[in-house]
Amino acid sequence: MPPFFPLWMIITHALNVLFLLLLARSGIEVLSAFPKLYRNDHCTPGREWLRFTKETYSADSAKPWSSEDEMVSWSPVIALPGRKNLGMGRHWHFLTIQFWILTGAVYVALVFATGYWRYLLPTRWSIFPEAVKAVGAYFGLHYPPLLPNEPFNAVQKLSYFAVIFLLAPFQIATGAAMSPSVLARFPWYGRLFGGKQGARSLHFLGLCAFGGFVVVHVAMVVIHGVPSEFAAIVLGSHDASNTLALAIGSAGLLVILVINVIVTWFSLRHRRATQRLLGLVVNPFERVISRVFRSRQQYSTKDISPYHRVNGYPPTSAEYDRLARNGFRDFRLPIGGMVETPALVSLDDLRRLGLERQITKHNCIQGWTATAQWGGVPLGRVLDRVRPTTEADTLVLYAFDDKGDTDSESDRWGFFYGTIPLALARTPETLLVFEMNGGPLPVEHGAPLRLRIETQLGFKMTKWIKAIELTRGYDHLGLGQGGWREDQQYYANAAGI
Ligand SMILES: Nc1nc2c(c(=O)[nH]1)N[C@H]1C(S)=C(S)[C@@H](COP(=O)(O)O)O[C@H]1N2
Ligand SMILES: [Mo]
Repeated sequence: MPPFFPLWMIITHALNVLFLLLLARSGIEVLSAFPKLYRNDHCTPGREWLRFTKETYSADSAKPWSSEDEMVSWSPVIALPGRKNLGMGRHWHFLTIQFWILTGAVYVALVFATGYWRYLLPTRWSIFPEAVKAVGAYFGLHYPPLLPNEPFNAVQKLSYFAVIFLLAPFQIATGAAMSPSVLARFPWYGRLFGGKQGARSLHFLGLCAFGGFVVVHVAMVVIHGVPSEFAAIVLGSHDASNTLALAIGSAGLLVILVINVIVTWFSLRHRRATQRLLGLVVNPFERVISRVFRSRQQYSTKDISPYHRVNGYPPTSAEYDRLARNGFRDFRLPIGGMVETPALVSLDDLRRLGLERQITKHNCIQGWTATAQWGGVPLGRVLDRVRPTTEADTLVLYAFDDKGDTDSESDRWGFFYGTIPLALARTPETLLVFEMNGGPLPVEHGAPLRLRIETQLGFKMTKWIKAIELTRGYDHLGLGQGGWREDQQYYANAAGI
């Protein structure tokens, strides 16, 4: 029989404490960007089943509002890094997931390789009544007996099994069901969880389950006696030196606390460096799924959401007002840069390239969803007309909205812009849109023109498009991160998750 507390378990257990804490805190940061949970993907304002903010916005509000107004600022003590830093929270979440899954894979491999699975996998039905009895024993202030020749009692074995083999995979599965690339490519996968909002709600309940487990688990350490439990946790045996175990155990907890303080402080203090450093690990994966996954969404008109949230306030310039006043008939879209034949096109010119309609689900980075029908011309057709040169690999979309005027956060400045890789611009579902739900594109949703890319998060879909340019790379634009939100909110440039 394998040892009860082998070294590999001591190490993976300690790593798990660190990673779960980082995951929970960064997950809470993500939640703060849209502190509401819904049963279905319409996310109708007011219909949330759980809300973590007093602020409410209604679908028939006379005053226009933007989904970004719904973000709340949570303390860096609970959220990583806190203070409305969704981009950073996502970076930490996605960085930690990779290490957590790696640790889990090593752990599970060793559990099976060493025969430790016998201590974790329930193999007899009788474990259930035994577990109930064990709980009864705790309530009667007795220690329940250990299973014969095993390290745990019945309720421990069952709960460890549930956390490792059910709850952890469940969190990974529901996490994956929130990625717009995954949802666009495999819509059936989202439906398994009741859609993205179902997955989001279940992922949150999974966090609560983890939290509940940790509370009880720690309480049990206290009840069984901290010194001897620490001996088992850090030295592998209840009989090992209690003082040494307490010293190592407390030092370990202190290290985990210090790591949390340092990464939180560093993220808030050096946001660009955090975006870049974590991006080295996080971005490649997101870039790959953004490149290979193609949208296979097939919704029908009855799936269209009664209310479609808006993000961003419309442009305020006199130029935009003038164009809007006569229904954008005077609007001309310049397409230039690295192209063989630059063009200046009207909405009618675009329409003549062939109108396509598609019903798709929008995924905002904050977490909300809504379904609408979009009508426009595939960007690929426009590109065929202007013929990008061979150097061009990036498409830039310049917008009419000056965020310094329209954004509620005071430190924001500059015109909104976005970039996408040329390959993504050429997929047939990528549209330059001038119609929504059968009518002209409303101002708040991006008139005269907006982008739709069906595998990406909403912030990649520039609204109020003023000009298009083909370039090579995006380092030379704005603050060099590939878009206004990448520059100012530290979002990643590929947005498939
Ligand atoms: N020009 C511009 N485009 C923009 C934004 C913006 O603030 N300005 N917000 C983006 C974000 S974050 C989202 S989620 C979508 C929202 O699209 P909707 O308002 O039609 O729902 O627009 C995107 N395009
Ligand atoms: Mo968004």
